[in-house]
Amino acid sequence: MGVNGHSIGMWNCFRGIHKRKGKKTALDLTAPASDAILKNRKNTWIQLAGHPGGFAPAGPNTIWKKRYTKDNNETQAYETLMEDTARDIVPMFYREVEYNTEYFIEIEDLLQHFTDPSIMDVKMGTRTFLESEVSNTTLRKDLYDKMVALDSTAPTAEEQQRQSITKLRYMQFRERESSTAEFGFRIEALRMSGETPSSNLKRVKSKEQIHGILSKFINNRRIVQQSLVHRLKEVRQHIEDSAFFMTHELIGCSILVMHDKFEKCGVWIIDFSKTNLIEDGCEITHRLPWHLGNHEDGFLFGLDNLMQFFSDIEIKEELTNTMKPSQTIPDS
Ligand code: I3P
Repeated sequence: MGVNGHSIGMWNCFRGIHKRKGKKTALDLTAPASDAILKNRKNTWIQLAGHPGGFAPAGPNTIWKKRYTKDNNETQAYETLMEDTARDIVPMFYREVEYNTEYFIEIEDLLQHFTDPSIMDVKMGTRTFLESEVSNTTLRKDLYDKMVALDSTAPTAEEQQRQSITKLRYMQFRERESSTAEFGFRIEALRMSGETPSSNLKRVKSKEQIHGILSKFINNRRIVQQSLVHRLKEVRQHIEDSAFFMTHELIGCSILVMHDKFEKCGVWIIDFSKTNLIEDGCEITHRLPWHLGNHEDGFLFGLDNLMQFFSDIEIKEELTNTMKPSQTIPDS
């Protein structure tokens, strides 16, 4: 990464090998941030998920996020959100930036509020692809390979023969292989305080697996559990009251959950590049099952479940004072 030239020792990690057909490049950070500015950052900077090289620290309290799509959906979403009642549950948006013929959005760096936090990126919804993907017949070898890497028995005989699948096929396979299809969310990436991030989470699917990871994440701290459940409830209320959220289809949005040793907790919604206004006047509940044309995404269904999972974690009183931070998150 270009950032290695800076003295802050930026630490990147990603939710697996996720390349956009070879055109992924690291950002040139010389323009957005000077060494002096970066040195003032409270934390080393962490990218937990998303397209590799798609983010860069921009100043002490902001980051740049690169746009990969032709549209400027995410800019529009943030601009509208800054005027919406839900503005407190998303990072602060500052501006869209054009730099070296590429586009970025400058948003609040949420890490600034914490000291070496534990961080979890939870991809929300029962559907992770746009409705337009249904008619996309392009066959992709890279997605076939990713499917086989996860489960060599998954491709049909026909798919094996042609060694390629559509994106719809892959995305629905990923939904079923993870907890997305059943619970409406999946743990996409995770980093425990003081540890290297864990990204081998693609097959975390069962109630027991999720429960185990969330228990480790809150590390037997009742205050953290209570604060996170409280904040998740607030986030849900904000969404239900929001003109923006109730009129947009939310695909690929994540909930970012953080807490640190001072028991500071935070929950935000991020990633709006595939958030679209429902233009045909359809009502959307974010809870009903999807069928083509109804735009439902299962976001609130997933949030209800995520909250329930956090609430259900049992705190072991006798361990509260003696337990050390967990060392590892089990592989899926
Ligand atoms: C990727 C993931 C991304 C998706 C990407 C998938 O799979 O679902 O969300 O990008 O599609 O390959 P995985 O998590 O298994 O790595 P979008 O959200 O932008 O669609 P892509 O290969 O077309 O970039």
